[in-house]
Amino acid sequence: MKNHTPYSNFHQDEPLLTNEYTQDEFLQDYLETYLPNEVMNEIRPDLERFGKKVATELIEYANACENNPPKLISFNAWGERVDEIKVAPEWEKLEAVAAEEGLVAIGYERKYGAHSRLYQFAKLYLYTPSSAIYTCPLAMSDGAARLIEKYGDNFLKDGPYKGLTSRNPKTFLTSGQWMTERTGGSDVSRSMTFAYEENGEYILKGHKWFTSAITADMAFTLASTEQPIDGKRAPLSLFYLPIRKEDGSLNGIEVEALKDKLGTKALPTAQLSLTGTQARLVSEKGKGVKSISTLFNVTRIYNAISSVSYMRRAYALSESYSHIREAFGKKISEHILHKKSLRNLEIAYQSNTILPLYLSQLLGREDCLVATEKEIALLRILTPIAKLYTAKSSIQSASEHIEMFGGLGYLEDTNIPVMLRNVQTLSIWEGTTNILSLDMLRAIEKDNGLPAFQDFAKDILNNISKEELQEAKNIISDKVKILFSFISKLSNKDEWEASARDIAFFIGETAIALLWLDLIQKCPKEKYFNALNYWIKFKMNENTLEID
Ligand code: MFK
Repeated sequence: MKNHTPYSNFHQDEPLLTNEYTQDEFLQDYLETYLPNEVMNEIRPDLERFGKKVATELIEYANACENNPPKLISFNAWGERVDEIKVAPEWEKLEAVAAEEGLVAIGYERKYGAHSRLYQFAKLYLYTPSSAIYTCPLAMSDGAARLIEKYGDNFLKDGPYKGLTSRNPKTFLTSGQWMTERTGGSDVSRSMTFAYEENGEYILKGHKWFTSAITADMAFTLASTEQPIDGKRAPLSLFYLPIRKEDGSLNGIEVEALKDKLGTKALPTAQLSLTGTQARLVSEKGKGVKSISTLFNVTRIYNAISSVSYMRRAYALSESYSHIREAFGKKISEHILHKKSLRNLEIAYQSNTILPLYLSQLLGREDCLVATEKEIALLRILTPIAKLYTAKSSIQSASEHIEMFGGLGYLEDTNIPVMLRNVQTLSIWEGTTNILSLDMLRAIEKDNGLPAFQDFAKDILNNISKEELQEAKNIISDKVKILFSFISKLSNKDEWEASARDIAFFIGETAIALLWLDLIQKCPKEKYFNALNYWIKFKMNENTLEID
């Protein structure tokens, strides 16, 4: 018998998460800093329990959904058109969990007043990367609830609103937000859907090209009540529609196809024909875009929290893996270069996370009617900035994390690549980076965004008293001056537009630095000082402001 070298039976242990709340020191510090003790004492046990659930049971559901994407059954065996969408059973479980956990309801029960939104968004942050993007229907449902609260009539407040904000899986309802048509994803005013008034009701006829979560119970959509005159389209109006009629059949809707997307494969995104859909006018005629902005300004904050939640989750996995994977004679966590790369990714997730958490605090104040005019204006301008900024960071970060696993990160069955595919949508849906940069300009032009940002910066800077923060404070203060000096030189619309993206990123980075200052002033941990210094040194020098 020859003496062969025995083949290796080595297998690599996989990184395991245990509790995504108790393991996330940064999230805990943020909440402990900004929420009153009595609120924290009540919600801490819930977050600890949920942190474990998202790290265990829900991951199983999410993986099952990703591996069993929805299917469209157009006809039944007997030739009848049914347009049924079959989703994985776990997709329904993720919905039930969302209802029971109050992932939308917390924001409307307002048990903790203006603090409720921060609590809710902390839970969404834990849930999203374990949800196969079930957060998308939740985002639209939350936006719909906000819309109804602001503009809804008694019918909408009595029925749909109660379902959207229910904690009971049996009565919980979700909503879609249908805007995109073949003629326009960014420019929705090119819509070709028309609303015909019949006996005081409206019938919609047209087409919707991308409608996420067609398994929802209702949708808000845009249509024109007037035909174009000389090729000029009339402004759009906002409509509510139930997806199904009382007898369970579709409400004048044909599901033409499910979209074959790069990611978010568990989420049923459909292409629809509206063949005579009964609908209810919600906005003033012609004020549809303005009205639906209430909805999409909420989904954009969801987008931002989803972006950072993936950054956190990928970091948690890479970090765990670094302690179990060996290379060149030691754990990869002990290799200085790997350690430094991980530290950069940790700083990136924490820094980006500050933005949507802060926005959720502003949203909570707006909800509870305690926000000042300046805070409302700040929420308005920071929403598109946070959305665009965190989405880009998330994509960059997901790509880096794949490398943290070497070749294994490229294998589908590690469930690492799915993160990159899923986050790639976050810079597109709900408005691309350019569209959101232009929305920031709208917030500047129409909603006093800049004075609000200036005051926000001033307020934070004036409150920084810690000696160790003075150098950082001076640098950040100079950045704010650079921003306003640059803006003062913009002399025409083209210059504003061409600079919009640079300004958005510059404000995003500066806002993060300011929020770090505020957090460290109240929670002075050494690792946060280091994170801020890193941010100032490397991130804040990435973008310059220059007129092309
Ligand atoms: C997991 C994460 C969750 C994410 C959920 C994902 C769900 C996916 C579903 C979708 O993707 S739905 C499709 C999303 N599509 C978009 O977000 C559209 C992107 N395009 C834009 O945002 C355009 O800028 C816009 C459609 C708004 C341009 O339309 P218009 O009609 O050319 O805008 P215009 O004329 O500037 O504004 C009309 C009014 O709305 C103005 O008010 P007034 O009538 O009082 O003058 C604007 O000030 C107002 N407005 C526009 N955007 C606003 C806004 N008001 C407040 N906030 C905004 N963001």
